[in-house]
Amino acid sequence: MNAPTMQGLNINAPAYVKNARLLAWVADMVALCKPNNIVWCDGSQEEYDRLCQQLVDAGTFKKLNPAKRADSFLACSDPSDVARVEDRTYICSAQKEDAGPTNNWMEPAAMRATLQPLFDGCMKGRTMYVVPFSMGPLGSHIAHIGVELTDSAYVAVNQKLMTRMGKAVYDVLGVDGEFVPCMHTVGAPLAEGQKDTTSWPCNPTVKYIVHYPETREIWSYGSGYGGNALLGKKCLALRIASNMGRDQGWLAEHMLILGVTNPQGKKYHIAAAFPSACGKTNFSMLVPPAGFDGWKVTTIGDDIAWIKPNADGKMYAINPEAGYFGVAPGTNTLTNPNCMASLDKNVIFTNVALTDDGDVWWEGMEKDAGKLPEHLIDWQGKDWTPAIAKETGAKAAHPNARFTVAATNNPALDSAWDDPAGVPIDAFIFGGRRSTTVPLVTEARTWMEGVYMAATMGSETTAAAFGAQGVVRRDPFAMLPFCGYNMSDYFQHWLDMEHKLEEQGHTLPKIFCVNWFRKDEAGKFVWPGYGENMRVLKWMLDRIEGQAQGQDTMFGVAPQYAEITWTGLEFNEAQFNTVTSIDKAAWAEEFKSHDAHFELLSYHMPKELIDTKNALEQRLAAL
Ligand code: GTP
Ligand code: SPV
Ligand code: MN
Repeated sequence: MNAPTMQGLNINAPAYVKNARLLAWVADMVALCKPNNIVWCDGSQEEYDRLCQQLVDAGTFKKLNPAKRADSFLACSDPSDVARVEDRTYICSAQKEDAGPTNNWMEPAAMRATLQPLFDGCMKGRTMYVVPFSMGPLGSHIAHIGVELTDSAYVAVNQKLMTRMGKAVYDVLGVDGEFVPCMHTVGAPLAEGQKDTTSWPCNPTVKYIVHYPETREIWSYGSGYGGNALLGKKCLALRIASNMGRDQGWLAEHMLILGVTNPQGKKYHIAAAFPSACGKTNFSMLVPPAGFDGWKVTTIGDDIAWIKPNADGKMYAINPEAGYFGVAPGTNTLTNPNCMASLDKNVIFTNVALTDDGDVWWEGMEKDAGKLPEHLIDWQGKDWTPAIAKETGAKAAHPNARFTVAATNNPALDSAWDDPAGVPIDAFIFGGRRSTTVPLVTEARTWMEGVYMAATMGSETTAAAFGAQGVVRRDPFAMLPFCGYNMSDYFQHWLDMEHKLEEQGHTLPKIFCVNWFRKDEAGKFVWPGYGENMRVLKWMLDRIEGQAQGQDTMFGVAPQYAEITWTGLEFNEAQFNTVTSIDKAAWAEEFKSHDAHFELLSYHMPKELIDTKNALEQRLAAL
């Protein structure tokens, strides 16, 4: 098939697609992008297999050894396209103030004028895939539908694993149902007769990830990777949904959701916000350690939560996704056995290394094998050996290498993961990656103090986003790259929840602040982390039940050493003090940094947060 067919605007829509706005939009976008061909994805297994085979034929996918990883593939991206591009991400609200100082902004008309020539003809020589998906259980009142038009088959197959994707979405959409239009192109049109010279077409220099919050549209240009390209995830379920949540009185958050059941069978639900590559997937699949017989942790979600107040006086959370796009490096059977078990079949790996027997490898797997592999092909297609790694420091897998896998692969999947009603939240946790200063765990004394902890959260940057790594930046609520409107208005939205919910007779969830990442003088993590985080989780539940007294500190209520269950772990009181102590000088600096952060956010900054800071500083001065 070639250009004339599409230019005649025969969009070949299947008869079951009846939504008038969708049909008109697809026709417009075909006219704009000028693809050679159009494929309406139905979400079937047959279609998934066919597209995967096509990606194998194109060299984008390598099929892994079925004896090692059944029905799994490896894709390696262009080295210029390995993570989210925060400096190319825009919130184009009508007013600049509504995007706020933490988002890039351009006037919508100016951005449209910028994108128009880029999208004009951007799919020449390629196929446009129409990918209908639901964020949240199909047809539930809580779900939102998106339709992604993309020239990447890789995106289409990833969306099948990450969302409820396919034909049934059109039944829900009907003739006049609402959807979020999501335009995506890798930004690499092919001239007549030109063939791809790369297996990962993208635009190495021009990238735009654009959101129009008022008209609820997403336009993504130039990248095929992760959150830049799988538009249901960060773009729709966080940046656009946070706008919906503000308007409609709910929350769209960068949070995992887990269930934890004690030996008596009582079940609790926790939602936790950690920045990118800071342990959400790990925590959501936690396996309780020795000393926790009869305890069970189950996963509802590993990255995104939509949370709504309910008439029964509780906040209910759903995971809008249907799969995990998780960080591979560091994952092994010691850190995350449930995750490793999820990855034995039907997985798409991106930017990990290939073993000589057709399996995948990443840094951290040597802990399982007891040794490094002798030879690999690294994520850039080069030979890798332990000697080369030692000499050059070359990583076999990119530090932001990821796996895409359906939630149903997870052996710890919660029975309610797909329940449109969601699960009632007992506590929120906020935690950044901090080598110093922030204690292992404290509980906010009030909702206000919890919002303060979240609003001032700092974290050392990771490979999940392009740019410098390991520098502390403020990442409020772990939402810095994902809040689709003014951050101070978002703080206000969280503060307003308290009064609104209390008026309705709600019991508000408790709020905790954690830090798994304190280091000693030698630069080593002091807290063992991973499964051992169960010990901290248990203390939180004890607090909820009124069974742990805790001790008042400057920054909330902390556990006493004896209140943590230590069975099965050697962790003495001195070590405990290393991860829980409050250093007066460090905190004085910390509050200065909060000042600078609040200064940046001064437009619409809730006064109560500044009062809270002053109160905390007074507590510090009294130490
Ligand atoms: P996104 O998918 O990017 O939003 O991130 P995530 O929060 O789901 O990240 P993930 O769980 O994949 O975190 C991976 C990183 O966190 C790896 O570097 C892990 O080694 C590290 N990590 C996770 N849990 C712990 C922990 O308890 N202690 C320590 N020290 N590191 C941890
Ligand atoms: C994150 O960076 O927080 C992710 C990965 O979850 S991505 O989908 O690429 O944004
Ligand atoms: Mn994330």
